[in-house]
Formats: sequence, C-alpha cells, structure tokens
Amino acid sequence: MKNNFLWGVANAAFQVEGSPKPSDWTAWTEEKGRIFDGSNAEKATDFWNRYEEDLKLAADLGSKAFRMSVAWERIETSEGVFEKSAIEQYRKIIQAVRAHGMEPLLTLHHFVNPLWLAKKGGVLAPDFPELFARFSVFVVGELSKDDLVLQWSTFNEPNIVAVACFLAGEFPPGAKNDFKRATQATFQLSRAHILAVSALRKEVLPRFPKVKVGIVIHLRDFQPKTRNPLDRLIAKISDWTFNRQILKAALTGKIFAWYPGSKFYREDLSHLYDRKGIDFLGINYYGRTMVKFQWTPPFVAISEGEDGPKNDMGWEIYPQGLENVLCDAHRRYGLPILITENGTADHDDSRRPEFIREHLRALKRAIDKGVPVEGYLHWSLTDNFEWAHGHKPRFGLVEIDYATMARKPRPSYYLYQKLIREYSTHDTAIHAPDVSKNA
Ligand code: IFM
Repeated sequence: MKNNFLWGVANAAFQVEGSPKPSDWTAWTEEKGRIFDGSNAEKATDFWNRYEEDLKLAADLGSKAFRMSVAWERIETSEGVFEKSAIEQYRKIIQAVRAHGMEPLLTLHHFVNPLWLAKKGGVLAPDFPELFARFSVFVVGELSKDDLVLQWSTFNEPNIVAVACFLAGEFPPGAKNDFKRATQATFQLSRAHILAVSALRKEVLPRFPKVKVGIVIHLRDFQPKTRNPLDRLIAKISDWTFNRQILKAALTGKIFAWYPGSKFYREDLSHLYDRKGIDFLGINYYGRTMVKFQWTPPFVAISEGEDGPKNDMGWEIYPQGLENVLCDAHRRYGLPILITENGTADHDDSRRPEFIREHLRALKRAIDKGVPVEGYLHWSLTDNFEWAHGHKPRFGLVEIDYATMARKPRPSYYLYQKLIREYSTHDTAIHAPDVSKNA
C-alpha cells in the first residue's frame, strides 16, 4: 500500500538549540520570577551541536518528517544585518534531516523575536509585518535552494502569541487582560503572514515551484460548561477569537481582528493574493477548554475539562477533541492538514503511552471521515525548555538528563515506534490522501 503519511516529531529553535542570541526571550528569562522554576534556555538541550544524535533517534523511531524552526535572532542579528554563518549551520542540520530520510518541515517564527525588534515593540512594532516579510524572503530564498526545504510555515501559534503576551502575561511583555493589545497583535500577525506569503510568491517561489507555504495554529475544542445559551454563545465567540480569526485572514487576505473589550482592527489585503493564502494548515492540538459566560469583561471564564486524566501541568487529556477540531477545520477550510504538534507533559511516562494510543485512534477516526491529514508530528522528540514553565515539564519521547545532556528514550518512544510501524503496514494503515485537487 502506498504510504506517504508524514509520521514524525517536532521541536522549536529556542526550546532546544542552546547558546541563544539576544532576544525578547533571553531578556525575559533573565527577569526574576518570569520562569517558574528559575531555569533558562542557555543550554536548552544543545540541539545546535547535538542534532546528529537527535536526528538519529527521530529516524530510528520511524519518522518520515522532522519539524523544526529557525531563530530569527541568529539570522538577523541587528536590523537588516543577515548572518550567513547561521544559515550555513541550519543548512547543515537540514541536510542531516534529509540524510536520515526525513522531510524537513520548517517554521519561520516560533514565539521569539530578536532583541533589536523587541526594543521597537516586537509584534506591535509598526513595521513588524514588513520586517517579517523581508526575513521570510531571505530565509526561504536561502534554504529552499536545491529543494532542501519544501514546506514552510510562517508562524507557529500566532493565536497563542496574542493571548500569552497580552492576556495571560506569560510571554514577554507580560501584559494581562490587555484586550486592545491582544487585538493589535492579532492584526499585526495576520498582516505579517499576508505580506510574507505575498512577498514569497512574488520574489522567491517562482524559483522554487515545489515549495508550499502554510501556517500553524493552536486549535482548542471550546465547549460550553453548561447548556445555558449564554455559555453556548460564548463558546462560539471563543472559537472565533482564538481558533478562527487569524486563519480567516491568512486564507483570504481580509483581516478583521477583535477581542472583547477592544475595537475592531481591519484591513483588506486580498489584492495581494492570487489564490488561497496557504497551501496547507498546520494544527497543534493539546486539549479542550470549558467556557462559561460571565457578566464582567472579558465575559468568559475558562477552565479545564474534568472527565479525562490530567497531565503534569494540570491539562486534561481529551483525545476526542482532536477528531472534533480536525473535522471542523476540514469543513471550514478544505485544506490539506498536518498535525504539527500533539503531546503531553509527563515526567514519569505514566500517561503518555495511553495519550499517544488514544490520539492516534482519534486521528484515524477523522481520516476515516474524510479529513485529508497528511502527517502527525509528536511534540516532542526530547524534553525541552517549556517557556514560562522552564525545564520542569517533560514533553519528550526521549528524556534529557540536563546535567550530562544524555538522551534516554522513554517507553513511549518505543510504543510510538511500534504504532508507526503498525499504522504504516496493516490494513488499518494511515496514509496521506491524494489532496492535489485541494492544493
Ligand atoms: O512547547 C510548546 C510549543 O512551543 C508550542 N506548542 C505547545 C507546546 C507545549 O506547550
């Protein structure tokens, strides 16, 4: 049976590379109390030097794809100054990904901004969209040469950026309940995606016709806490603000940004697109959110679901939500889908095996219903730096001993390996559908 399904694993630059260059996140980790366990990403997992070992582990797992990101702060060290040596190191790493028989899937922006950009306001800097587009043109122009990278995502979870930076206060600049700036960030990130895609299609992709461009969004299964119509209404509004508004803009070029408590920010940039704004949709799925209407701003109280087991961070494990968000995304957007992240924090690996088994069952149910999923990337190959939570949460199929940097596969590594093999060979195989007509 033809089997081109992209099984694999994912990581992100700042969380694994080590020796980071100055960025909003290096500054943030230096501020007292910002990282809950007091750790920083100075060493992270030293992927920058130890990538060979990790890529071998990924390949031995049966991975056909490896998702990673580039660090803007390494590549554009000050405004307009591009560092060729950083590109060369990424080229070496990505060539090693290919040498191990895996397809490299690259993300241009995974949460972190260079310090020079942060000083101008980060995503809220007036020229953030133009700067991001210029950076994208440079990086894709370099790393897609010789068909090295064929799939690029502009942003990882731009919806989390807006929420974590300006509503939850967990990412720099640490603002809380600032609905106006969350809306402005949503607007800026949408605009940056549109300008980047349009510049890439004009200036770079004519040279690399095989390259596809997408975006990675964090999708939550929003459910009303009770049957009360106000709870149902607020669940729909939450779905729109968090899950859908950036995607709508990314697809159509028409931005309509809004969080409750802010005015609308809108702009029609559809003239910059000659077709859909993305070739594929990357979905990161971690769970559901229960929502309840409240009479005071922001009119919604959120909580974890209570039916499933909880992971080390208190997140409910809710596999059914994966099927739900996949079916919904397929119905709304009709695009080829990649599950770009799915995983859990579980230090003793007591919950992860079941987590993987059940999420793959949910994935299979969605595929059987006709959802065109092209791949599944587990988050993450190794433990890594989990942002404000530091090194404490353990998301890895492979354990990192941070004192020695030794890598040790957990039992769930071997389970995922076995499941990849089974799902690739049996009658029940998961394989990528022919989505050429959708592209
Ligand atoms: O570690 C993060 C990743 O950077 C983005 N998606 C969610 C993961 C787990 O919180």
